[in-house]
Amino acid sequence: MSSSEVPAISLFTFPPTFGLRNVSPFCLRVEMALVHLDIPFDVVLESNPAKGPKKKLPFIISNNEVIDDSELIYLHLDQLTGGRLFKGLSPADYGMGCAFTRLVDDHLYWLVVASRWLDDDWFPNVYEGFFGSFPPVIRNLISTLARRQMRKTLDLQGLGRHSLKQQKEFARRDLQALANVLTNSRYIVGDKLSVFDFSITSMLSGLLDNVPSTWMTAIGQEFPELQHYAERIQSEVGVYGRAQP
Ligand SMILES: N[C@@H](CCC(=O)N[C@@H](CS)C(=O)NCC(=O)O)C(=O)O
Repeated sequence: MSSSEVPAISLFTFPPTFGLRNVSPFCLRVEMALVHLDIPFDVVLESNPAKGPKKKLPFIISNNEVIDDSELIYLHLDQLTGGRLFKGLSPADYGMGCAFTRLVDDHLYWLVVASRWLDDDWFPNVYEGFFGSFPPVIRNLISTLARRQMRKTLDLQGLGRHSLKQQKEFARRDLQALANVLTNSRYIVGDKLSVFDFSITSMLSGLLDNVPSTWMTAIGQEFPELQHYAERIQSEVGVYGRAQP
């Protein structure tokens, strides 16, 4: 199927917050994939992730089918375009790409979340950014309950049980692992732009371009090679995570 024959898609994503045009790395990477594949789509801004089938964003509506989770959306887009999204990736590239995606999604992401939600000095930005539009009478209650839930989630995940110093060291090791690859390679796997670059870049952009900066932003800035990589991938695709001036 050529891109002109692909039915239009609606992408449900969060509104801009924290200086990020697309505050969710999972939403941003789907947008990158859609643009890369030249698939027509509308962005629907949705503040309430509970509207999604699994109470998370992103989800898409494609030909009346609702599909959530960026990974499942990737698979759907690949199928829609006759294999164009994963085209050219060797099994080894695919394996490495999956492993690095798991590193950013299932480890680094939770440290990004911790840097926003657990830091008492930074939490007022979460309060304003995520709950500022609620009526004042319920804003405090909802944000307190949400923060309590987030502490519980981070505790169950495990990273929330570490000290701030240990969390920072974990983050630094995650970023160092990416930098070890990207110092000598243009792309995270193989020698061409791939869908895995969207997954890694969306997470890097979210932590580097976060305004005001968090402790995670400061650690990201220790790795200029990652900043250059994230900028280059965003400019190659033409989709940026930060809010446009
Ligand atoms: N595995 C999912 C993760 C999506 C996700 O965690 N989305 C977050 C925003 S970054 C969300 O909607 N969280 C709302 C919640 O958990 O209540 C994907 O790849 O799409």
